[in-house]
Amino acid sequence: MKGTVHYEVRGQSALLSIDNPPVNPLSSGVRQGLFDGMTQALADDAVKAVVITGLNRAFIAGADISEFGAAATAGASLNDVLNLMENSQKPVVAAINGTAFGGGLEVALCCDYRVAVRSAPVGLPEVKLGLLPGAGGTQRLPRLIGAEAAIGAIVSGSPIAAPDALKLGIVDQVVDEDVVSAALAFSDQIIDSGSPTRKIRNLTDKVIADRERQDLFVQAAANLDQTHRGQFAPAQILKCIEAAVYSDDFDAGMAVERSCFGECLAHPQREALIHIFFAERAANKIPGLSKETPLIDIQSAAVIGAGTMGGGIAMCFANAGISVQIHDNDPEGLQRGLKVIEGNYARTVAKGRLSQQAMDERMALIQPAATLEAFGDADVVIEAVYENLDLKKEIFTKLDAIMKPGALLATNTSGLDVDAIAACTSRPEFVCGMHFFSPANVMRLLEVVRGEASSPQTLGTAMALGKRLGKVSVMAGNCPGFIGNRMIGGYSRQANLMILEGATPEQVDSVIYQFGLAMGPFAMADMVGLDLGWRARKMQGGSNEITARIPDALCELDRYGQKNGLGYYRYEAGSRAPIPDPVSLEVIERVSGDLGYKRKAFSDDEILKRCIYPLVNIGAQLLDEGHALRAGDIDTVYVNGYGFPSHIGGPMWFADAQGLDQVLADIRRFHEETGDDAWKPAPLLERLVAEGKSFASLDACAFG
Ligand code: 3H9
Repeated sequence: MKGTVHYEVRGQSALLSIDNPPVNPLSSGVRQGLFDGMTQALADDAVKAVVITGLNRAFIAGADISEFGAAATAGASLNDVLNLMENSQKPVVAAINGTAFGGGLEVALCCDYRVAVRSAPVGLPEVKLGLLPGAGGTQRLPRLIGAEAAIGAIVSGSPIAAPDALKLGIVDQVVDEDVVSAALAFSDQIIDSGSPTRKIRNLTDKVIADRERQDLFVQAAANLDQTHRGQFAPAQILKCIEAAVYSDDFDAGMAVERSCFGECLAHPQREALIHIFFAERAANKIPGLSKETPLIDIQSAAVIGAGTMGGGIAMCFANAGISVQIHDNDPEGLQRGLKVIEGNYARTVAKGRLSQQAMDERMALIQPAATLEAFGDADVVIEAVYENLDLKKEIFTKLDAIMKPGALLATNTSGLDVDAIAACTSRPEFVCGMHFFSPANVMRLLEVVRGEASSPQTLGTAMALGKRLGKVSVMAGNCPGFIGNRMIGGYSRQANLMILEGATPEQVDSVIYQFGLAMGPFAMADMVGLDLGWRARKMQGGSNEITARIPDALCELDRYGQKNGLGYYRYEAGSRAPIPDPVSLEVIERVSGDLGYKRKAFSDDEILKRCIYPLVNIGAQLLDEGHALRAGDIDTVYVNGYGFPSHIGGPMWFADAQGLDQVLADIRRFHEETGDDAWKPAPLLERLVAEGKSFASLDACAFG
């Protein structure tokens, strides 16, 4: 049995300490330990109260996620434990020493009182796993804090800081340190005062008052379209909270919760989201790197380039409390960049999500540097200038001369050759890619790109730094576009070919939007600006790619996208909503005709496969070449960097769910129909189908 609970008597109380490192999930041994501990405490007349706490860095991180979908384990169930606690005539106090999430907070809600240390977050994040709180959270939280606040907490799944939990009434006391002593003192007070126990199931005031709020659930359901489009669990959550509000019978509400939890548990979205949870954590485990790998101690950073990317990266450092210098070869650009950073922070302050003091502290950590020479003492430098290999080489040559020995030298290139950049230095072992996604201060993904010479120390430091900056880091091999951009190239190319062959931008975009991405490729292209690619192609003397013909033709007519209200779509002044435009359709049909296409009709199914299967095929190539370590790494990249819906689990998970034999059959058909080499099936895909295996069945491969 995994995990245990230590039992001791302290004064008048039994102290149960959960021990299941690192974060104390409610694994079988913990459930049994809590059950045994409660039984022992209830049977001992000398024990007047029970205090429950966690060892290690959490109180309880929730149910043991690895047990979902696995065979049932023997021993006490969580329900058995909660029943004992809730029926106890001796007061039970939670000493929340660290994270109390999901089933962890639900255990605390079965206690009569909750004392939390200031640094401990609490929350019910089950929705992020395609689940809902299934141990009474949907019934007890509304009784404790009212339905509106409970809907906010459970539907968002966001962590709540202990001081905010105190304000909401989720916890009864917040202390700065030694939460166990505080909880023992709290329970002594209850015992001495002879106060009756306080069971949340018996609280009714808040939910009865909520019955007057006719529009609460209608409004909450309408909001789901904005916040959780396509997801199954959120509507189930509302159903449960509604049952808590409108039923006088607590157990009837619990029955609704049980049934809805079962439906979520059986839903494919649950499996996909839990796949992403574990994939994000597995991505941190790099064969050849261990906890013993010595890391560079990062105390200070430097960023080159004060554009959107460089500014965003500097904010990431400041947000993590790391002092950072920023340089731009254009002094005005540097000032502009600093203003943009300040504006970004000011907006967050205005929204109430950051205090003015925190903003001032972060701004103070960002120091402009007039010259590159000022960077000499920084522990890490990240180059974030525009994508030009010669310029990057020139910068790294300079950095080699300037930076102190042992500093980490990283390029934020989104796809250029990291080895060519490293070769300009006398220390290629200290060079790697750190590819942030725009806007860098918002996007969670970081691709750490392993150059041929990058040392384990360099790679380990870049991965650890990513974690410190709050990123989900994935290691990628050094190939054009790395993981994400190499794959997206295949997706965009097919979308562009389809509009030449007969589809319309709105048809393609609508299929992709319905699938779950925030926008389709053409709305996205309009947002980025069609003129960027057009100008770059012109500078290189034009492009022979037929997929460039339509965007070039649109730009020739001054249709640059959202920025001037005309692109693939047209836009009303001040609006970002794309409106289909017959003029752009005429351009598309003209170019398509000029190239000799006979326009044909596309089904939605065909459009989806043409867009998504290149991701799968290129993903399989990346795995085969060793440029990606695991299929889960690729899914992590797509979910965190490209807006792929997490409840579909990423492109590789999606392919497994379709059946790889079906995916391969379609890819072969596209290859035969088009003769396009891009559709040549990846050898790994063919091998997996021949062996009846899935991407998920693969072990982490070695880097190529
Ligand atoms: C639930 O509770 C359902 C109930 O309502 C109803 C039941 C009937 N289980 O993230 P980290 C592992 S659903 C198993 O790197 P951090 C994690 O995989 C659950 N394992 O650390 C990793 O393993 P490894 C609701 C778990 O400090 C290690 O612990 N709860 C669990 O950055 C360290 O994790 C949640 O959704 C778990 N519950 O963050 C909370 N949690 O070292 C999910 C973690 O082998 N967890 N592990 O890679 C989290 O949000 C974060 O892990 C936490 C720590 C904030 C706790």
